[in-house]
Amino acid sequence: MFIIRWVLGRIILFLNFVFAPKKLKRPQEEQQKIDSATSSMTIYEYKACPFCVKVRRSLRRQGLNIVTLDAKQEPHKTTLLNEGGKLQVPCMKIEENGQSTWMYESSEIISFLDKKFA
Ligand SMILES: N[C@@H](CCC(=O)N[C@@H](CS)C(=O)NCC(=O)O)C(=O)O
Repeated sequence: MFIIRWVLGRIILFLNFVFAPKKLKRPQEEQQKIDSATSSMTIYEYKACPFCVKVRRSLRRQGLNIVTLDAKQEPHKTTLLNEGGKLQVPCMKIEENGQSTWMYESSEIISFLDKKFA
């Protein structure tokens, strides 16, 4: 089972690399404003998770530079579990006014970012 999942993961990564979406290019000033807005966001992910790949592709399409953390590694795994509430990826942490919101579900993350930055 582990081997099958590992092979499928590599296939997903390979296809994602070959068919990488075009990264949106913005004027530098506009991109800086967006980078500043996204600096409060972090995405916890697994590299070969298909839902995480879907989110990463969307980030590229939207030209969003959001930091991603590997939730298989410590301390990110424990942080996600303890602060987010469950070990499920992708999960986006949004920090605002000293408060953190943890958003699970790839479709919800993509549509949130689409609405905010489209
Ligand atoms: N409906 C969720 C599915 C996410 C999901 O199933 N993620 C898997 C990895 S591909 C997960 O986190 N499983 C828990 C684990 O591996 O511990 C989404 O679209 O984000």
